Amino acid sequence: MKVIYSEEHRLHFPQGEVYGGELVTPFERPSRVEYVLRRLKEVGLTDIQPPKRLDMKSVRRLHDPGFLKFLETAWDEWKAAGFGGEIIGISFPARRMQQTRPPRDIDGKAGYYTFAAETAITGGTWAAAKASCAVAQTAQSLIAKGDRAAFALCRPPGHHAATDMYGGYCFLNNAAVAAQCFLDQGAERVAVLDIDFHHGNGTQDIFYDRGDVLFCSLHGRPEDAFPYFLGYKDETGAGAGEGCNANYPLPPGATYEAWGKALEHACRKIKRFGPDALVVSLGVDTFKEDPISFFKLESEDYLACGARIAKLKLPTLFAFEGGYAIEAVGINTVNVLQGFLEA
Ligand code: OKP
Ligand code: ZN
Repeated sequence: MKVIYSEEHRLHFPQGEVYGGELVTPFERPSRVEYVLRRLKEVGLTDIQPPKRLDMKSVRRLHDPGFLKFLETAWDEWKAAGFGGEIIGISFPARRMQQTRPPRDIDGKAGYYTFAAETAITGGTWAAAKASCAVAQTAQSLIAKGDRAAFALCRPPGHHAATDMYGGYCFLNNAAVAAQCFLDQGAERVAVLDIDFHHGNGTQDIFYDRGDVLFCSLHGRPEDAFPYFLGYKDETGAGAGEGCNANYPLPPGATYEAWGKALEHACRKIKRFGPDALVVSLGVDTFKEDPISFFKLESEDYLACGARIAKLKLPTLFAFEGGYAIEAVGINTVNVLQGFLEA
C-alpha cells in the first residue's frame, strides 16, 4: 500500500486551542504525523510519496466559494484589522439569526464560517489545508489507476469541514473530496466509512441529499460528544439521499464489543449499497487512552477493524483524521492498515 504525505502540514500549527476556558497547546499538532510516519517505516510501509498539485475543481464542487475565499484571505484580513493573535471565531449565527449573510468584518466572518471556537487559523493554515486535500486526491488517483488501497496521511484532518464551515480542527473535507473525485472519474456510487471517534458532520452535511454517496459514521453519541449538534441515528439522508446516511452513536465506555458490532452493521450496509470505491475516514481517537474521547478500544482492535474493512473487497482509500494519544497514534493507525493488508 502506498502512502501519500506532504511536509506542508507543518505550516499549520496554531499555538492555542480554546479548551476548558483556557488557551492550551492544540491536541491536533504536527507531531501526530511524525508518530504515524515512524510506525509506517517500522512495519515496512516505506513507499511514501508527495502529493501532486491540488485540483481545485473537485474542491469547488463541494465547498462554497465564499468559504474558500474566506480561508484564502482570512489571515491577511485579520492582520490588516490589527489583531495580534490567531484567528478564532467567537460570534456565531445561532438560532433565529441571519445565517446567509456573511459579514464584511473579519471577526464576524470568522464566526460565520465556523461552527466551533476551538480551531484557530494561522498564516500557514490555508497552504496546509490545501496540501492535505492534495494528499487525499493523490491517493485517490493511485486507486483510480488500479491500486487496491492507499493511505492518505492527511493533516489537518477533514471530516468536520462542511460545505461552508470549518471547525473541529478541519478546513477542507479531504475524504469527501476524494469520494467526489471517484464519482467525477466515472464511479457510480462511493461509500464513506467514518471510524473517527467524532461524528463526521462535515461529510454528512456535504452528501446528505445525494444518492451516489453512502455515509456511515461510528462515533460518540451527540448527547455527550463533540460536535454535539449532529450525528443522531435518525439522520438518514434527505431527498435522493434518503437511506444513504447511517449514524452509529455509541455511549461512553464503548469497547470493541459494541463498536465492532456497529462496524459490522455499517459494513453490511456498505456491501448492499454496492459502491465502486470506499473512503475510510481513519481516526484512532477511539483508543482507550485518547485524552479527549470516551471509547475504550485497544491497540489490537485496530487490526480486527482493518481486517473487517478488507473483507468488503473494495478499492479502499484511508484518509487520516483524528487520534490524540500521541505515542499510540502511530501503532493504532498503522494497525488498521496492517489488519487490512494481512486479511
Ligand atoms: C477532531 B477530529 C470537547 C472538545 C472538542 C474538538 C474535537 C475535534 C476533533 N470537550 N474539541 O474528529 O478528531
Ligand atoms: Zn475525532
